[in-house]
Amino acid sequence: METESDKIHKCYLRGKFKKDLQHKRDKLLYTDIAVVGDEVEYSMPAEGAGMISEVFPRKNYISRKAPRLKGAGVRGERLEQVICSNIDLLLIIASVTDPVFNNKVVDRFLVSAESSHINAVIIINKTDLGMNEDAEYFGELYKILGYKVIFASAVTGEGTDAIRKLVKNKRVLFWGHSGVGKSSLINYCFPQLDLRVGEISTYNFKGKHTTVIVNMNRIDKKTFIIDSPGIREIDPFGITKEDLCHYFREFEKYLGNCRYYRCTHHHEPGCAIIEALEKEEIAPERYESYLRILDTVEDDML
Ligand SMILES: Nc1nc2c(ncn2[C@@H]2O[C@H](COP(=O)(O)OP(=O)(O)O)[C@@H](O)[C@H]2O)c(=O)[nH]1
Ligand SMILES: [Mg+2]
Ligand SMILES: [Zn+2]
Repeated sequence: METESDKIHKCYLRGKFKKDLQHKRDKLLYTDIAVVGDEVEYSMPAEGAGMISEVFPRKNYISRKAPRLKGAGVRGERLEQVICSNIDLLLIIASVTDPVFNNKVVDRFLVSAESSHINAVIIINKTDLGMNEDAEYFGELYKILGYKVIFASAVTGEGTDAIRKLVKNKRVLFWGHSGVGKSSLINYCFPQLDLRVGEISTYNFKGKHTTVIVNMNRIDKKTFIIDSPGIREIDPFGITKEDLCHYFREFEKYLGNCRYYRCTHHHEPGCAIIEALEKEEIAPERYESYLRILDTVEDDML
């Protein structure tokens, strides 16, 4: 808990929240009560014994399906895990190599950003290890789609000035798979933070519920950097088959032109998205990503 006067207090949650949690679990929807980024009301009867009494509504938040835990079955898959809230900018970090650039992973993060209505910028790190065709091709493709793309290196410092400028006066989440260099890039931009690099797994097993440890670092009064260690996979949560097409921004202008009102753009005759694909107005790799994600999202709200 951080206050306007720069002080940090350790706070606990009041018991009433636990009842709410139980209630939500019954509905197969799990929303973390208080997450990094939340604004809260608290009281401080004694130092070190702060009590959070209210969590204010979130402007936005980033979440994913909670990773499937052993024995959790279907129920476990449908739990939502909130990573953090009230974000101004999402930096989707990928690397050219080690781990090798994977556009499907980037697309998943983009869907998550779009569905949360958060501005996203793509960073392709580790350029010092040599560029490869995929990183170059997709970097260009994302630019054409209107995303800002920054090629970067935490070794040579390429792109780090641009990153520093971009994050100024914002609350920013550095997001991407483990090992792509999130902590290294943050350290290069803000050496005073001295974050740990090369963490393999920071999952914290607490009973059945897996928590991602997320830290918010204050750079100055208005700039906050959130590092997210230990992300191995994300499945966007709460997206329906019907909604998914809205999160591929280049699909937008074709939507509404399909023959069927409830077209899933999967196979339907007269589908405007499939026609655009055939005319090479939509990149086949993006459509492929769409189909893959379509396969994993809920359809029970259709
Ligand atoms: N060559 C090279 N290695 C990097 C770069 N950025 C990070 N690394 C290395 O990649 C590994 C993972 O970096 P880390 O910052 O912990 O990644 P994170 O899991 O995304 O936070 C470490 O061994 C880093 O030294 C880079 O730009 N170039
Ligand atoms: Mg890290
Ligand atoms: Zn269609």
